[in-house]
Amino acid sequence: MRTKVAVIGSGPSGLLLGQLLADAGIDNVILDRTSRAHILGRVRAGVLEEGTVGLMDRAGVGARMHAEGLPHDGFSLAFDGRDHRIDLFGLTGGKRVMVYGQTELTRDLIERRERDGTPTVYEAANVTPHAFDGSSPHVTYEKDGAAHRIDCDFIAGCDGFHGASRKAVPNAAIRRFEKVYPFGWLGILADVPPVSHELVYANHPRGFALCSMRSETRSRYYVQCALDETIEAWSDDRFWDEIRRRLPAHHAEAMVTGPSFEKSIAPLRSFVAEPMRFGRLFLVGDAAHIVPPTGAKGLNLAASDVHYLFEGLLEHYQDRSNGGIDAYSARALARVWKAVRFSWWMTTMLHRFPDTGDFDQKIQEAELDYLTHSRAAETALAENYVGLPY
Ligand code: RFL
Ligand code: PHB
Repeated sequence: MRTKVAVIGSGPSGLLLGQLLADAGIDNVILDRTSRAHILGRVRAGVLEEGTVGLMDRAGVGARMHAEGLPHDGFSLAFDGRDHRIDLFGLTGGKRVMVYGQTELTRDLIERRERDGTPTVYEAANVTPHAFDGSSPHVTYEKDGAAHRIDCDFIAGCDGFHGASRKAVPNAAIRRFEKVYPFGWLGILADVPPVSHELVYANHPRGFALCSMRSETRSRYYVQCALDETIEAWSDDRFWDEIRRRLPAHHAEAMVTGPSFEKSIAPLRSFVAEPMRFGRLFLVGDAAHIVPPTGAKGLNLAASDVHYLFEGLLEHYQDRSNGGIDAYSARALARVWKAVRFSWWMTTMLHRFPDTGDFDQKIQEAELDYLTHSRAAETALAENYVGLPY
């Protein structure tokens, strides 16, 4: 089989890239090691920047997002028993974010791809990129016990942090930067109305908490937890008690509780691999970088990578220029590092670190106090949260 772009991974980055390419007449095949049901069952991010919303529109799949997504003009920082609202819209000259689950974004893209008949191979085992440093790159994989090969012009490694694409690059060609945080997030989904119509990010002596949502009737809540915690140790009752203790009284009292239908623990990590291009192989999204979710940037960075790569590939096929693909890695990384910085800063400001001494604690309090008294500080937070320009 032959295609122009072999896309490894059917997450948001692979699906968005595949759709933009298909709409531009650039044929592509997506390979994923898991099943369609598994991909559609994953619960992850929830906040989309305007750039990500724009890419969904450009990929022709924005209708349900605009109908069902919730535009948000601000969010709350809760600490010291009170709320401080960050007026995203006012501070950024009219920008907002869209609350729309990654699961829904993925479903919209998968369904569009299926309607168009653009090929995806699910449950592809041992997907491996080959010969991407030369002129005849190809990808091999196994499906139902048979070996397959796809010859292509380019390989897009959209296969997440644990994927095969980054692993196929020789160690000496890649530089890794990493920071592992000494805690995780325990998240639940429950069909209860959100405690507030905007997100609440809470700093509390017992640890960080986040009140987010998926709709007017579905809440997504998180609490910071120790890395060695297990889901089994967290009954719904324990979760509700804990999150209420970490919120200002007016939120805790208003919180509607109910049975959760999803509960998971995610570790927090910052990671960047440089560069993001190796000959005819490009790393995209989580395959190249991971951020802690405190800034809501993971999915949005995957989208900005897709934007830069798509523009580069379009230039290659339509204008016969390699300027865009040659610039891909540097352009993407310049934006990635700013989001890595922002996500690290939000994480540091809002969590309890096990080794925090009195000094660090005072710095954290000063940071929050500064934010609530300086429009410049709030503006810096807001412009990063809504997303830096592409
Ligand atoms: P994805 O979504 O991980 O998709 C990668 C796809 O590649 C497939 N794959 C392979 N296919 C073939 N061969 C292999 N060897 C393969 N290995 C993997 C996988 O099955 C999958 O379908 O990466 P992508 O597209 O770059 O998208 C990135 C986003 O998913 C990610 O940045 C965010 O979800 C990060 N993230 C969160 N971000 C937020 O902004 N807010 C959040 O609340 C949030 N929660 C999360 C998260 C990521 C999590 N992970 C990665 C475990 C919660 C979790 C649990
Ligand atoms: C979510 O809704 O899952 C969510 C929202 C904001 C974040 C992280 C996760 O910063």
